[in-house]
Amino acid sequence: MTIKGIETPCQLNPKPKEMENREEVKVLGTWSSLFVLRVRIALNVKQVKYEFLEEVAGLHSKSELLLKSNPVYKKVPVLIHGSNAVCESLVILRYIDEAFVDGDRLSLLPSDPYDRALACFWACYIDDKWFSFLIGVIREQNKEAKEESMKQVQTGLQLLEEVYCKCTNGKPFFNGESIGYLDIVLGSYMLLLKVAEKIKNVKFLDGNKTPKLVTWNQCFCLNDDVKNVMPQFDEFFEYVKMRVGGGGGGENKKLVWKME
Ligand SMILES: N[C@@H](CCC(=O)N[C@@H](CS)C(=O)NCC(=O)O)C(=O)O
Repeated sequence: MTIKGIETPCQLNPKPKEMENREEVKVLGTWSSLFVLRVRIALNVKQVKYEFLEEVAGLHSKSELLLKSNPVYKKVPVLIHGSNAVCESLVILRYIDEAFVDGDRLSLLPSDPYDRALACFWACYIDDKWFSFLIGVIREQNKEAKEESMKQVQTGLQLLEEVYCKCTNGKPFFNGESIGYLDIVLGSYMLLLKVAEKIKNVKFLDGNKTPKLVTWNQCFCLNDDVKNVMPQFDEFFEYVKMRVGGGGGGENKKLVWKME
């Protein structure tokens, strides 16, 4: 589809609306992408069967299908539902929640509009702000900037601990009894947080500072819908090391991989 000469995520072969729910679901992704992980967890929670189409990790050469279905960003994840391509992990999570509602499927987002708005607000905070500090801990070469990133990661976690306490009413997840939107958005970064902890030799998720998030993280990571698709830590650690150290090619070549 083209709007004023700009290509948009496309309908590959449009089908009538009433057939869409029964159509095949495919995920274009890589094993190492935490944004892809979000989509796989969401599909598991909603009990939607899907086919995982793996791009080359590192995405040196992108498939025709990826380029065609996400012409704007050319990034994974892409969810293909029948003839519809949906891009951007947060958009995909909302699509999954709204497109698969039959039977006794769980909801990812709260039903109350204000609670839903809050979940979306904190998801944006996590992606737009907190994640960049987490990346800073791993990639930043300047000592002061790195220290600042560490401080901000910790401050962000304390803020999210408060959000968790307000959201849950003593239930295990941000979404209540079952994993939801905000659980998936924050939970998908827990592996990277562990990498940052190993590099810096610190505990960001600390039982003294964020006790509730520590327990939440354990529940999240042990849940079958998560555990079965979460990359193995050692493999993921080596992957991040390779990317930061320049082995992945491209823009990271001058960075130095340093453990403390
Ligand atoms: N904001 C996007 C980020 C997706 C993203 O950064 N995907 C990476 C893999 S983790 C990618 O496809 N990179 C390929 C590229 O940048 O060309 C989302 O939430 O889906």
